[in-house]
Amino acid sequence: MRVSERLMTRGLVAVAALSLVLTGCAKSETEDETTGNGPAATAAATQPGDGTGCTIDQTGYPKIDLKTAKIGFSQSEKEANPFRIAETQSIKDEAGKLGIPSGNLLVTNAQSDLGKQVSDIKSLLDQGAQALIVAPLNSDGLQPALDAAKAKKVPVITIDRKVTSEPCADYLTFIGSDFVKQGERAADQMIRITDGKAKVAILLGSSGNNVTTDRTKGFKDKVAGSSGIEIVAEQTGEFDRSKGQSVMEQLLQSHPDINAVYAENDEMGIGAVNAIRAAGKKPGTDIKIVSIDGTRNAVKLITEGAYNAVVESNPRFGQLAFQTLQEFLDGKPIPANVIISDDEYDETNAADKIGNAY
Ligand code: GZL
Repeated sequence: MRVSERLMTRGLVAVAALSLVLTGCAKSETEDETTGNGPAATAAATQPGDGTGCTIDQTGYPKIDLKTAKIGFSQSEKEANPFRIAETQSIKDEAGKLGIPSGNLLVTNAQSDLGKQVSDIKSLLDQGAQALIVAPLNSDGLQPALDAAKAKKVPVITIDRKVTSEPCADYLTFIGSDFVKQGERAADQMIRITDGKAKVAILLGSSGNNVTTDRTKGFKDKVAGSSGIEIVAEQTGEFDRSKGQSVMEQLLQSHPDINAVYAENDEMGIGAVNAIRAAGKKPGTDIKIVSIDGTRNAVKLITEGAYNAVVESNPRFGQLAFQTLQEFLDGKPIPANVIISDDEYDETNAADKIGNAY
């Protein structure tokens, strides 16, 4: 990244941080006009919770100085998906903005292997990590790693996907989207775009995590109220573009009447576009497409008329993760869940907002 871009990004993050303080976490107007890296994830204005939370005194963890401490980041999936690329970059950018020496930020990638994520986290601890930011692969299976962190009094902030372990006892907090709401918002777009009449194929995300479960629940519950929307098939594409394409090819064979696709992430939605074109049909018109993430590739397809709507799942957790960690170290109570706000793209705004996409 060029110096000028980094300075711009830092400037934008500073604006985002300021707007976080001044506007109670609402997105400031200037963020929406940005280009480049787009806005950092910010906590939704209405934070549920009773004002209690996890404090450093409750945990008895040491008061480390983020400027000199070693911080570990455990990424779950390979950096092929723009969501993962943007997520990891956001952690690195925020560490840089805070003046954390690059040698103090230790980054691992589990390559979508749960066993490897457990060993990655243990390795980060062995390398002296004094705080951990973890993007869990699955909702279950990380307990041995969380136990190892607890034994060393190392706080763990989970971002992106939610684990079934105990907040405050096993990990500090969950920072991420409301995935049920994302599914509902995708359904609203689907109903709007199809005038409430469609035969829908669902490309499910990977199994074993709350994102897939919640995005499916949100969508199905919402379309249940629209009698003209029929779900004719659903199959996992593992959040992967090529898998999404091959599954869509099969579904188009077995269900030639499909005229709409709900893909639980953009990568599978883009795979579906390739399959639809290969079948001699026009994506965005013959077959409508709605997905979730907010990647540049998908939003660009909206501007080209080959895609219909994208609900954002903001992966830029860096600012909020480090801010939450600092608040914990400052003795503030940290809520069990910090839910972020997500934007949305369709034919009315994609051309104007594509600069925010990743
Ligand atoms: C959502 C994240 C999902 C993305 C996918 O927070 O866990 O995982 O939506 C990614 O692109 O595979």
